[in-house]
Amino acid sequence: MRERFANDGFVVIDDFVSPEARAALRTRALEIVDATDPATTSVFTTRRDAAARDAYFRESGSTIRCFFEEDAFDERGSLRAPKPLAINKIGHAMHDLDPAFDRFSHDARLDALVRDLGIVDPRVYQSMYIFKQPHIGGEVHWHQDATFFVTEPHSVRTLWFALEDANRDNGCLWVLPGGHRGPLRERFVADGETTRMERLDHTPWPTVGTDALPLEVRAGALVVLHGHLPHYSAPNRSARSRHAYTLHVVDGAAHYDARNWLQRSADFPARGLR
Ligand SMILES: O=C(O)CCC(=O)C(=O)O
Repeated sequence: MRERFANDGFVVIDDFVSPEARAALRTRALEIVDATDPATTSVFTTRRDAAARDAYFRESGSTIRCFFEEDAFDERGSLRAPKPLAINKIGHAMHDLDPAFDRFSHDARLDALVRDLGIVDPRVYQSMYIFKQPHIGGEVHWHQDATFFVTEPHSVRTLWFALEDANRDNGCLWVLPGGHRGPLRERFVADGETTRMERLDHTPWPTVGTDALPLEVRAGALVVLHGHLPHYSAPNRSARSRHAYTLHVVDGAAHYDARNWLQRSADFPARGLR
């Protein structure tokens, strides 16, 4: 597995998450959505007020927030679809703040896995529950996760858990095998009250139909990605959702960059995986 990861920049482990664990996460995610008042978040998750939107996003690094699909709200800020079908994702500290996600995210198997892949002192900075809704689930553009988690030396690993079958129809991940050996193309920096993307390298992104590979996996699979591996997911135009849960883990032995958007304070440090 280590060799495959070194060559390809990713590895797929089938049957990692039990059906019971998948069901528990799904139930809890829907409870979180149910408890969210979309009226209070609409102003933050639409384009109308960029400053409020930025703040809502930045603060989410240390709490649990719901993000709705871009077109979920009408002109008056009301949801066009029921909440469970309009939600895009929940982020970004459920693994620390919600008991069900905390239980799932702290697992000796995960700790051993990332250590085997070269992380000396695993620290979980971010969790996301991604819904990839039927028909309207949006595209996630090509990116590398190290763009959002710069450390010196480079260290971020992504743990992506398929909570449902993921295939080309419902918007599975696509990757560029071996692409982790290429340069980091962009970095996302916090600059005072705002955030911005900086271009670091002009290497083109992969393309579907030439060099990109679809990662079609069954519910329960764990996909591990190297932080420099380009990946993307297409819009979901099918009638089936594609729920996934992700953790982003960096090495506490590496220097965590002060310009990363997600910063943890001394009284809320990023914990390990055990
Ligand atoms: O699940 C997806 O569609 C994209 C997830 C992703 O890109 C990530 O977790 O870095």
